[in-house]
Amino acid sequence: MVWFRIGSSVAKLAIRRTLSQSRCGSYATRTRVLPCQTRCFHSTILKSKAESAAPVPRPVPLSKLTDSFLDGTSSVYLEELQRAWEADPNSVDESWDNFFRNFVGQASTSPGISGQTIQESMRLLLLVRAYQVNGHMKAKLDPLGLEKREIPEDLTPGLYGFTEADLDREFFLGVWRMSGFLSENRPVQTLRSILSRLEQAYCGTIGYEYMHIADRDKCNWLRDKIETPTPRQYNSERRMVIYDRLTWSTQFENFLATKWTTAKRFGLEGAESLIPGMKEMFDRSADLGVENIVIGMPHRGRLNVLGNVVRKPLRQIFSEFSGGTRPVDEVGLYTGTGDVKYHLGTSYDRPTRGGKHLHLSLVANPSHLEAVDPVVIGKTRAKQYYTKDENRTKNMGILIHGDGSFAGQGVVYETLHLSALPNYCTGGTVHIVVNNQVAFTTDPREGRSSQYCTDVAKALSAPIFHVNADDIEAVVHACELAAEWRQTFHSDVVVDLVCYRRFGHNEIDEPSFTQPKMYKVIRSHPSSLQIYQEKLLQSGQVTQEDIDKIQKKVSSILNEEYEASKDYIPQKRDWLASHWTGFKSPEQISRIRNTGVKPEILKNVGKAISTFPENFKPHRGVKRVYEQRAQMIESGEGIDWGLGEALAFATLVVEGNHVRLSGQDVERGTFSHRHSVLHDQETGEEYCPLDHLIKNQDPEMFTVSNSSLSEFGVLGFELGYSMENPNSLVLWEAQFGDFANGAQVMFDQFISSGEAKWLRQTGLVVLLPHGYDGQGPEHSSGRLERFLQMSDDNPYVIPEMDPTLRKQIQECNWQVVNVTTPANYFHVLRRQIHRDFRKPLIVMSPKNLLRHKQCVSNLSEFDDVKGHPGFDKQGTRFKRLIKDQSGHSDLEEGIRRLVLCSGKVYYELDEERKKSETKDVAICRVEQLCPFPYDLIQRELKRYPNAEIVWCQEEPMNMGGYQYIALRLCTAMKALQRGNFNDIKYVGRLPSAATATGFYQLHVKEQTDLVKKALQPDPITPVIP
Ligand SMILES: Cc1ncc(C[n+]2csc(CCOP(=O)(O)OP(=O)(O)O)c2C)c(N)n1
Ligand SMILES: [Mg+2]
Repeated sequence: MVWFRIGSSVAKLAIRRTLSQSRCGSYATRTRVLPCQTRCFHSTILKSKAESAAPVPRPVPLSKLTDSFLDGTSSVYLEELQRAWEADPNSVDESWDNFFRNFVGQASTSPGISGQTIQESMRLLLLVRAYQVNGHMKAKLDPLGLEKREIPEDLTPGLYGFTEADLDREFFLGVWRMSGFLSENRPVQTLRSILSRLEQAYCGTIGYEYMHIADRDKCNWLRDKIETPTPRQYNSERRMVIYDRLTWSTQFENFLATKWTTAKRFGLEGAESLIPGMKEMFDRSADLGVENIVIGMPHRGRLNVLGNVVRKPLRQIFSEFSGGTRPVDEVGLYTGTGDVKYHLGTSYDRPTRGGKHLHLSLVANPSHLEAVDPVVIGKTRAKQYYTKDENRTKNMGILIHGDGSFAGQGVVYETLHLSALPNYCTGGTVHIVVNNQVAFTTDPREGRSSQYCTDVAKALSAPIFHVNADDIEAVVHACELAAEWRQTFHSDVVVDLVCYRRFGHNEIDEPSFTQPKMYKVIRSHPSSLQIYQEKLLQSGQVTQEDIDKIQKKVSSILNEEYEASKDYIPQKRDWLASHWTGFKSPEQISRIRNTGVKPEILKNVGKAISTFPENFKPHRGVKRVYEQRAQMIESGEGIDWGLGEALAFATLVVEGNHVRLSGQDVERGTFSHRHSVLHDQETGEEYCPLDHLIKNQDPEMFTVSNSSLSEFGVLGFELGYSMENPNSLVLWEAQFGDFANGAQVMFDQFISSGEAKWLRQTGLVVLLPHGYDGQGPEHSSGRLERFLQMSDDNPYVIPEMDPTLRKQIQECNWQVVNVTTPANYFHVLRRQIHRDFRKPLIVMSPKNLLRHKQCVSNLSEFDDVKGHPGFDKQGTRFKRLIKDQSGHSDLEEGIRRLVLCSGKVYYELDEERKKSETKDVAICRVEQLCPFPYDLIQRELKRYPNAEIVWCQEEPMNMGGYQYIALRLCTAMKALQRGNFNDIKYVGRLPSAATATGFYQLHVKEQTDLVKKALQPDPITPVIP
């Protein structure tokens, strides 16, 4: 028997080490458990009554700890303990009570015998614990049986000094204050029965990993489930349901394979048990109160999940497979560019076995594996907000992963780490890894450094259930357990479905090029359906007739649906989710609305956001900021950026909208300009004025939250959040604009192209601090050029610009702005909500303008009063272009140059113009770069008919707005016969690899030169000489 490999001397050493460690058990009553506790028995903790009545053990130095450890202090301890027990059995811990009751009188309590007994008990406990920690290493997880894992030594009884001769001896296990195996009231058991129980619980077809969890209650809960003496059993009715579900999963793939032999579908063959597993998990979740499930998953098995779990009509799936026709009533309508079938999202209601209803949404995703993870979590959190699901038990996120991507993609870690953060928590995500033991052509040994592909989840103390996918009942059990865990502990849990991939990466790929041995085994490996069928027949609970009936039923429905798919006419696409009724698609004109606010509302909210409770003691500096804000509101003058933003948030909240701003250090603001949360300097208490705008305001209605130090994950989360309900202003702020490139996939795959691919809108706002102020290459640029380059407005076509017919923004993929006044920032944020469609907004936000004396607005620019400065022909609203502020008339023939610019360089140009007393140069600010304000640009071109046209930017020529602007400006000029490309003069930095210089002096020189050049008396040399 392999159990007895190891000599007893090693065992002794191990025991000594553990004995000395076990002392840290005394910390167990603390809520935050010290790391050392995870490495010692929870069972070594004494009850409090014993602590008071019984002697407290003193530490035994290692040198004194011999085999016969009852020598010295320990024997004294035991004798004292026994005396205490004899006087009052209740005065000692239950386990000692049991011990004395079992052994006193039976044999003598002489130190020799008791010593051996105690020692054996301790060794046995070590062995039990070893199974709890490492039993999964011996579990039969690989359906192919190819897995070569070394069984850890500590699962060998010999290591603890036990021999074959001990198998039928009885040992004292004690009654311990823990659940599962050790909790049963059977303190004495034979070694054989103990071992077989351990093997059965921990080394079957489910490998449990949970001993990394520090929380004792959670471990006990799991132990109770895992070590139960009656192994799981499903009755015949339940088994038929499982069989039926497995049949659907299997036949679905077979059917697609026979009808569309060469189509790529990333089939689920080898992992068919995912479907019954998910369905059982969903049923159990619904029984436990879940009403909504948001699902994110990759390509593998997606169609099967769509058809069998989400219940997208099969005829529709088949029709799409055949190339499908575009919906008839969509002809001429906006249909976007579409996406391949295995990326599309959808949502349906699904009845459950327990008679409940679940709403399932499968989120659309790009090819980029795992990128959808944070989006799903953000959407789930938003659902929780909107359904007032405070316990987070009604809305749940489920993520399906591949083994290669779960281990390899960093966004997995970023998403996992949001799970327990107060403003990002969703009460636990259930993760299922379809672990087919290969990633395209890459073996696990080349694909990860960890033992399991799921090891990353250990970082957040999630339990992990590895399950052999060929044992369908084990899969069902693990999936149900995961659902129960999530609803009990409201935290993440992982099911690692160890399976295989029957064919290549896709159906036209040859796997034997790279995995010949594996595929040799796979070729002769029966499917999990065949295996289960065999098992059911053998059990006698099911007849061949029953089986044939199910097989026939499924196959005839598949065929019927296939026939129906031939003349299937798709419905108009459900391109806006439920809360979005009434919102306009890009081809429907949306009225332009004013964004000004009544002066009394501005005053009221202004007051609320610049005050705090009387006894609250903020930092002196912050107090000053608040006093200044109060003064600004009072006087209606000098409103700065921070206050302008707060006014936008506050007015939107009082209008009933949800506002959520997240990102690194956003509460204070990277540049100390926001101070949206105050900290009492004595008590540390926090106060957020924006939470106190209306009576009984829901504390989450305005949310501002510092995030983890992640861009990809957090931006993805906010994107998902923003997509749930249009009546919310969701903003993500990068610490500095350049850090946004850590989230590039979100911009490329979701934000810029999501509407076109998946017909889903978002009004997400992205704030990217941008501006050349000498802070070096990594803190100057929000990479404006990239956002502009991804904009999809045609540079050579001027769209309809008439205000009543204009759909320019609706038809564009997003808006990119670089605003220069607090009032304009206020209006652009409010515009996001005050329109009948949603469009992402990229804001190059300022840094040194936050405190710039000139960068202030008057309250009258925020209100809706006729005659006030912000009020023009249409009312008060966001200004896409700010004309020259010198009071020019409609025609200024004496102006020799029109400088167009965007962002903070305007203030430098204006200052230089004043300094040099230049009167014949006009400076206009293009506040909205994309989509390009053709109408306003042309208005300015007409105003200055003789002006040389200059684009001035502080960024290098290959960056900033130049490339984007020049093409469109040229189109606007050509239409007015004002010249062509060479007539657009460029003033800015030369092309550069790095965004900015690291030398401050050089920065100053470059900046001064470009500002001076824009105003120089001589004409500027054209770009093309
Ligand atoms: C971020 C990203 N990198 C690379 C790819 C290309 N790719 C598609 S599938 C795949 C293998 C995925 O392996 P795994 O996660 O184990 O899933 P499986 O296909 O085995 O189900 C790769 C590398 C991708 N889709 N996304
Ligand atoms: Mg894989």
